[in-house]
Amino acid sequence: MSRKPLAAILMGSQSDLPVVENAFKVFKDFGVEFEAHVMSAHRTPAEACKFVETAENRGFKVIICVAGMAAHLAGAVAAHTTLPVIGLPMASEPFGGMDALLATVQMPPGIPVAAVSCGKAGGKNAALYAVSILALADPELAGKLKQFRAEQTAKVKSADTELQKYLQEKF
Ligand code: RP5
Repeated sequence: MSRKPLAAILMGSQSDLPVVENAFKVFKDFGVEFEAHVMSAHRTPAEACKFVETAENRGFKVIICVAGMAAHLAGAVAAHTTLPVIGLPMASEPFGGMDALLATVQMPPGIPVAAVSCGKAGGKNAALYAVSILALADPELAGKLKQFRAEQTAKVKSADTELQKYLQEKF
């Protein structure tokens, strides 16, 4: 029996999917149930609003919003809920994501959005940040997060060992 999803991912367009898949993968690895939708602050404002206004009662604990260009989705969603909202800005032409980054991060005081970086790293970090929020109320998930960090540290240390070997041999 599948558990109720705790995390929601709203993306402004299906074209955002290649980046958002990095978030799906993190949730899968951590065993976090999630729900994802294509919903836009501009193109489907009524649907986005309805989803967010019912999200808390449906048991969601965190919402990730993915949008490019005039990226209002995260801010508009945050305006309709007190759940934590994470904004993932998408890179697009002609400004390479600077437009979406500023639109996401530059929220007026009173309605915060936690903005992550553009691109693949942002997809991964948005989900990892959501995991850290969910882990506050879930010791098992907190353990998995600590384990993830320890493995990451071990990988970097091993990369450094390899580098030292390479430098000694070649230079
Ligand atoms: C935003 O506009 C979407 O999040 C997407 O990043 C961007 C372009 O959308 P498409 O024209 O690819 O549908 O709302």
